[in-house]
Amino acid sequence: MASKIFYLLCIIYICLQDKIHVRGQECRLIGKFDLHGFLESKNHELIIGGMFPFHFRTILQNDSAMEEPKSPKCEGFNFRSLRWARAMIFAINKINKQRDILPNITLGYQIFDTCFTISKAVEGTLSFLTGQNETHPNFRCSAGAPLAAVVGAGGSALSIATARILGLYYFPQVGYASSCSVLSDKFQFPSFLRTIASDTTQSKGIAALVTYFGWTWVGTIAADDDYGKYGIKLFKEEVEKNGVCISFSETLPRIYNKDSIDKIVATIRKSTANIIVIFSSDIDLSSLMEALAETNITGKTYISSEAWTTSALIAKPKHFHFLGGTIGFAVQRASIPGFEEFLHDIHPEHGNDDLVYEFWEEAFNCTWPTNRALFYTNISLEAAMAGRKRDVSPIPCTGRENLNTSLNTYSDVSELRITYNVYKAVYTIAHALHDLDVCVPKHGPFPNNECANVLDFEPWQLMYYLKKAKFTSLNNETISFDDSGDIKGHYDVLNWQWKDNQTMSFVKIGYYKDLTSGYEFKIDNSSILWNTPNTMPPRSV
Ligand code: TCR
Repeated sequence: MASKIFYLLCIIYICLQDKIHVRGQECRLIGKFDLHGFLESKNHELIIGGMFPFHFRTILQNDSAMEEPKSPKCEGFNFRSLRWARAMIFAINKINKQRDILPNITLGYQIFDTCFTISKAVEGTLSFLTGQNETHPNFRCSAGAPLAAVVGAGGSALSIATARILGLYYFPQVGYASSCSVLSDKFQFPSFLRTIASDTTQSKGIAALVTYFGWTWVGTIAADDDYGKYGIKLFKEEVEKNGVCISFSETLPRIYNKDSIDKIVATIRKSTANIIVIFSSDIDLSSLMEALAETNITGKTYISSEAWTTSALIAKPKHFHFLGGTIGFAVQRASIPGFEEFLHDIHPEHGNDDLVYEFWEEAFNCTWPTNRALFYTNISLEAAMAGRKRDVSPIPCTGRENLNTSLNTYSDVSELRITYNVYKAVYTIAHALHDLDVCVPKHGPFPNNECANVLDFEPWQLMYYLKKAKFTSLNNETISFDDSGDIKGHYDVLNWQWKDNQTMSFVKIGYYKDLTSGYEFKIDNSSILWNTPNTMPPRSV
């Protein structure tokens, strides 16, 4: 008891001071984090952390060496990822209502913005571990509920960075979009699991597709990150076994650079390869697509990796003339009952979350009179109005704008794929917590047959149950993890077909699926639309 009180006092002390004493040593505060853009629940007993890229990039600050370093602000609102985060909240609410999972526990959430950058994701992770904005390694200060596990962090590069830190504590992390093959390595990432398959399967699948159509001369383009580079590397290793030759291998620039983009466009133009395989997120790919839209290059068929296959950022009408006919891999889709209504049930004035204010301004192109959203980008209203950093609409928001009239990626529920992975990640954690909770005393898995306490357990104890988690999800799908924390790969193969020049539809033309030994691959040739002059399959030899 005395030690508990001492511990509590220490924590209160740590949380209030710029200087603290830990076991007789003086410790100084060396930095503060500036985490904006988070969504948080109230009244919960256990928290699940989440990391999502609500913004596309960070803004470079003038970094004078004379000033205290500041955490960068973020810009470029990402509607799609707000949908992902709302899927996490939706799943948590649903579990809280369900009587068969954790009936006596209310789950909550704390969600951070990664701004699609490693440094922000690392900042968020340290805050999760320490429960506050000023980080004190190895202590978690929080007056609230314990943190059970983290969902995230989005792209592989971010998950790799955060999993290295969380792994030090064996702290459970469940990824929903990080598919890079290196994350299967449990020596490096001992506490990482994911509800998306490793790209080993996808790269083999794309190789099988290329071989199936007899294409032996292909170009490749990779994003300059772990996802792009490993994905293309595995693809090349696989196709080269079948005698396919690589015409060119280009890498997309990390930060927009016109010269590099022009060089890639010139390479595509010069090459006689008609098949181009691109492994990249949609965000990294968009500037190349914008540039290609300005050219007259047609007659190429693009093969898309899962991250851009159904992206609204790429499948825009002005890209249809050269991207129609694209063939891509996509993870399994589900329709989530009740989710669409939940997405529509969002209003800035209901929750007071700054992120939701910003969402509203972006969706309706209006500005709240109080201009809450500028809080994010740290610019004055005048500067914003002058159009220097972020366009601010002169039209004030009334709060009566109607979401049904704003067509954006946030409320589009036609392609719930990564969204469904987020849902599955939350359920995985809830099922593991439930299994931990229903442990029969004296028959538990831990030393002396002990059980863990669901409101006060160690991270490794939850890891034990996570690895063994097995449950049935939507569409009767069984979810379980192998020794690497991976699920089996199962992809739809989609073909981009445009309808009346207005919309692109993603038509399923086959699938590729991992089996216990080998794989299953089916393509229905007759349903493919080719973007070639004679509508016949392209040749690339
Ligand atoms: N794995 C990518 C990131 C990513 C993604 C996506 C991003 C995937 N799918 C869909 C946006 C939308 C697959 C990675 O980096 O591992």
